[in-house]
Amino acid sequence: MENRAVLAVLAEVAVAYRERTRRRPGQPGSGEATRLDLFDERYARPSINPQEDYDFLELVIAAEYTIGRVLKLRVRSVSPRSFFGRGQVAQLREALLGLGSGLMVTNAALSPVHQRNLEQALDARIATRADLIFSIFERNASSSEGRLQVELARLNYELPRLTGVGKELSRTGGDLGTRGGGGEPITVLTKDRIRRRIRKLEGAMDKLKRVRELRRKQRLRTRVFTVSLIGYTNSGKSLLINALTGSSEEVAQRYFTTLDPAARSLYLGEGINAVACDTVGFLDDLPAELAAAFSATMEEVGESDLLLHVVDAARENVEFRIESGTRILADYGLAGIPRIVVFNKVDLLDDLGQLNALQEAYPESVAVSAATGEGLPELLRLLAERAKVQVGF
Ligand SMILES: Nc1nc2c(ncn2[C@@H]2O[C@H](COP(=O)(O)OP(=O)(O)OP(=O)(O)O)[C@@H](O)[C@H]2O)c(=O)[nH]1
Ligand SMILES: [Mg+2]
Repeated sequence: MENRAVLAVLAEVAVAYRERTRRRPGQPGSGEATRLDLFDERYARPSINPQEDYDFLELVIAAEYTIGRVLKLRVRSVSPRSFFGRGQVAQLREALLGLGSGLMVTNAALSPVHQRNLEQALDARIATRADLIFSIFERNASSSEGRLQVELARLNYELPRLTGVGKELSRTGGDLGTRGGGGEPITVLTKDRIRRRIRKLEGAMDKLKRVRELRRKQRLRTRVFTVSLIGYTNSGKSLLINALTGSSEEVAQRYFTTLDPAARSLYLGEGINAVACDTVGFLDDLPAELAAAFSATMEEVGESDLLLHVVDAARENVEFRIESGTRILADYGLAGIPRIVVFNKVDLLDDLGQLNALQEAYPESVAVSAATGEGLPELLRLLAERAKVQVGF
């Protein structure tokens, strides 16, 4: 059994900013006004952002690794060869040896070249944030469509990263799938074979899409009020849908538990039937290939009458999360759908002052606990009201 204790490396890159060189009077004209000079290297932020660090470490845990040690490194200037400076690479090597671990996970924005060179220099595997996310998705995809989506996204992500030597691949170890620690190892595939596989997967996805469209048309014909629950992963969407509908979606204290959107019937009282859809959770900076993979599902969300934007009210930076959720919605073209913010997990709050402030900032909101049921009657009433107004019951 491989040692799953990993070295987690949090990198903060000093942002070098450039300033226009001041042109001294009488200086030869070489100092064009447009010439930019590296003026100084300064840190854009006073310290490593604890929220980002926390999110990253949670991803590491969600990918089912044990964190053996956390190292924070400041990178003054990104080395083109291995991202980190020479002394830092030595430090990393020592830390890995000390742990007896062959895997380093890092939030550093490594280029494929950095990653390869570092793996060689450290004689260890390196998983980036994207690798971790892929690995979590691979682990959690349960339906055939979810698995297809994730495999397709992974292959599209890996393809440009592979350097072909002849037709064989030269990535360390010659495999892809073991990189993030999850999924099936894809041993020495040629680029051609990967491209063929991608085409095959795309064909299968097309078929599934047609089936989905048919179902969707049937739903539209029946004109049922449709509510989709969206929001960050782990905010409690599935538990809330269970609490509202009495169904049993999988609920877990981990990221991306739900990958396959499921529709459940939801009775709103007063003879009003609705449909509630669970969706895949958000996360900032999802690898573009994964975001694309889920855009089809998000399109379906686009046909909802109402979005319930579920937010974990017990976490820090609630407002920041709402806003970045809003941005993600806009990216998927869903900004135009009516939305209610649901502050969930209020049972975990000691101080209700912050919640009150949030509710003032977001008047279209309701505070609930999917765990205790608090606030759910109010949410249902609100939904019934909207159903009457929007669909006209
Ligand atoms: N205390 C408390 N815990 C909650 C509440 N709602 C959800 N949880 C917990 O939060 C965790 C995540 O809940 P899920 O319902 O799986 O979250 P999700 O939004 O569906 O997550 P993904 O499917 O990964 O996007 C679980 O451990 C739940 O038990 C709540 O109101 N109060
Ligand atoms: Mg879920």
